[in-house]
Amino acid sequence: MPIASPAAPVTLEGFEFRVLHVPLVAPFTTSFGTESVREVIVVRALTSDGGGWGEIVTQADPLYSSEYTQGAWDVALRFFGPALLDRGSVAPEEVATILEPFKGHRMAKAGLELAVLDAALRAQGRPLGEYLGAVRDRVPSGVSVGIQRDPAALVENVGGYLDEGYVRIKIKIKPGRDVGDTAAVRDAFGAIPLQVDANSAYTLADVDTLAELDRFDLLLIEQPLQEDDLVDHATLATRLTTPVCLDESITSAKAATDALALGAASVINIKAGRVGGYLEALAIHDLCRDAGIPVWCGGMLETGIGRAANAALAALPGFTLPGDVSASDRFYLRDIVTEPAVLEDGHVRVPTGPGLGVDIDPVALEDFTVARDVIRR
Ligand code: OSB
Ligand code: MG
Repeated sequence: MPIASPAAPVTLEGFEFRVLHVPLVAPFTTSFGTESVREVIVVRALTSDGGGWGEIVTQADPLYSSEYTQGAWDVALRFFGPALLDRGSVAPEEVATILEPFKGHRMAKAGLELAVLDAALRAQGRPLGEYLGAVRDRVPSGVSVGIQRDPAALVENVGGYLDEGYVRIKIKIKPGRDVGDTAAVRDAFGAIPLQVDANSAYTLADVDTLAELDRFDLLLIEQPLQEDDLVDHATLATRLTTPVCLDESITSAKAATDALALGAASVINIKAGRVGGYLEALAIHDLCRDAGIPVWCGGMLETGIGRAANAALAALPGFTLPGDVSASDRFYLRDIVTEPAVLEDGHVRVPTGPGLGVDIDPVALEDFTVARDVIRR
């Protein structure tokens, strides 16, 4: 369903941007690299009545996608912020249209849209969940587990998350760390809800290895091939019984439509940052729901800002699989919001306050800031 009731426009006076370096509780390793500190951009929309917060979920290096923090910083300050400020009065639903002439840079666009959306909803006293069409007040919480030193360490790690109550485990895989790691987790924990994420580390030449994963009865395999390999994903899907889920490839509602038409995916991971914002994410949710395709909410190691918005998104009716909407302490010892998300009975609560429904901890924000800039009308 499209937005039942659009938000009122806000009068934009400026944007404040910060690059944060937030330490992770432990290094996070994927097929594309290891991170020990989350470098991320937070955006504050400065408005006449209180303002709002957004998060640009780029990573320091362009390894997950072509976007990266310094590139997002440049395009947001040089082009996107000024284009929105030129309009003065902007409704959240207009942000994507105003930024449409600029190609790509969807994470940067998403961060600005979220800041405007939060400002508009806070001004009206409306929670983001209610605005998007949430039908749940809490969402089941899955956890994404990075590649560990060896399969034994992975089993120990996964066991810890299961003890905490996470209802679904996702393990990262890469060539050489796939079948053995998955077998170790299955052997140790039996029929837990389990899925794997390759972050595009394979090619069609690896089909025999990927087919070996079929015997583990996984919920899905996420993004085995490259971002632009839609046709190869469709071919691979005919060779596997494990459902193929796309993450990196789904950069827009159009890309989702194309992927479904080609048979390249039978499940979709929706990340608002990757697709250019929560409204584009909603459009993908709607089209997948119409097509009978299950979706789940992905994550980008968001701080409490993006995590709050993800919980609201994951509460929509088409999100029928547990998402990577884990508690704040999965990644952070200290978050930048005053009430970081916690795990309760394997679930995370959908915030109910106006806008994102979370408040920024100004001391933490300041402590993690490594760069700051403000642009004004
Ligand atoms: O592929 O889902 C991914 C983190 C950074 C970049 C890409 C991915 C991930 C994760 C973490 O798997 C998910 C989370 O934020 O909990
Ligand atoms: Mg992924």
